[in-house]
Amino acid sequence: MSDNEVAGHARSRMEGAFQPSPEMGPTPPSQIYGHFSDENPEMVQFVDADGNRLETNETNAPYAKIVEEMTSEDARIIYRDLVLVRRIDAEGFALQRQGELGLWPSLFGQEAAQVGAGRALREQDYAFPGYREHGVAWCRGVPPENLLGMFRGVNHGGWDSNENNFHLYTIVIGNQMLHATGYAMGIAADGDMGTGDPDRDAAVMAFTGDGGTSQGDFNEALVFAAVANAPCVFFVQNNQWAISEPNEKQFIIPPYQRARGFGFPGVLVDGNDPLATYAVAKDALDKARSGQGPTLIEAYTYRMGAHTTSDDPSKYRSSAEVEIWKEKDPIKRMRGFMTERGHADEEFFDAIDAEADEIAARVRKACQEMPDPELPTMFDQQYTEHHPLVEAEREEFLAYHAGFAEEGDQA
Ligand SMILES: Cc1ncc(C[n+]2csc(CCOP(=O)(O)OP(=O)(O)O)c2C)c(N)n1
Ligand SMILES: [Mg+2]
Repeated sequence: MSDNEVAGHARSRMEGAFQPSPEMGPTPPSQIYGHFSDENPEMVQFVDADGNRLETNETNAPYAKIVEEMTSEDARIIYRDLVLVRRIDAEGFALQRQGELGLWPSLFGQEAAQVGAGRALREQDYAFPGYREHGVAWCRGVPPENLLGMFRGVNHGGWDSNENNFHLYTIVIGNQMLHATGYAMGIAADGDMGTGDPDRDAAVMAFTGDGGTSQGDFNEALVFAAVANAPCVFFVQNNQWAISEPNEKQFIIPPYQRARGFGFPGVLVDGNDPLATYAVAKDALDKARSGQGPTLIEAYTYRMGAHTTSDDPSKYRSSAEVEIWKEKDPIKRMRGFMTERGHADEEFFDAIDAEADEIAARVRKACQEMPDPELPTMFDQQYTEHHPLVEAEREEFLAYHAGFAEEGDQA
């Protein structure tokens, strides 16, 4: 199946779901081209699927300066991030398959979206992730082994959010959008916005998926952020699926166009193009820090793997679709670009691969050595003060487990 055929297939799936009428005004490009298409002229791109640098055009021009100012060293940092993050993710997947983790939500295919956004953040900024943001965690400096604890069931998170300004993973879809807006409103209230001091002005970036945009929390957060002019960037990774629900069952107007309705700009970016995601994220964060309010970024990408290790995507999507997106692989694209521009040589690429294997081995070892928690630990730190209900549940739970003890065993 060719790219066009798949796009056509998506368009025909959309027919009947949406019929533009003249009263609605001009038909937006997302409806003309279909959302399952990277032909949408409103999408910011700098590098094509083979790594060729694209000409400046009307859509990418506002971000071109940021890309032009990037050095070879910047490109090498981003490439290293992409490769290491993919390797860490693959290790997470393998550890689950070997029974070491209960679950793993893979980011396979979304590395460029996350690394571009992650590298655009400054130290004083704060990121609020969902559960798949391993690439952002990496850019924030969270040790990768710490990501595994919750998925192994030995802790409730595994890192101190304030050490890296990276909040704990949030499984409840869309919830973190509200946390992010609230935190951003706090930044404004503290006066850490619009001072012109690059070390003081801060912004927040909130991550969710395409499915998350249907949640009440998401919509409430955007309303509040808009009216409060909060320094918050909403970064939607549209990987085209919310488990088995495709985009066309989720929305008629795509997320980037909906931003306007909340009262701030929305930008569509090629989520597999790391230069574009970096430039668009940097621009939005700069605006937020300087007091120009929120932006919604929709990074159009693809989840090449399953939703999680508990999912079987062959039940709801075609393998042809996956094949097409393999061609748009962010690492292949970045490597092509770097080779063409002379930013790195084979020796560099080999060294990164070797480093990736070393990190994976470290992650695996750390995972296997994680101590099991004591039974009552899950009841600790629910509230800062003693709470009679939690205490009663704790006692009941311990008594229940003591019932399994063999005679002579310690309960
Ligand atoms: C409030 C809530 N409803 C339902 C779920 C079950 N659930 C887990 S992941 C998911 C789909 C999320 O899709 P999307 O936002 O596109 O993120 P992706 O997993 O594709 O990155 C759902 C419905 C949940 N975790 N929280
Ligand atoms: Mg999704």
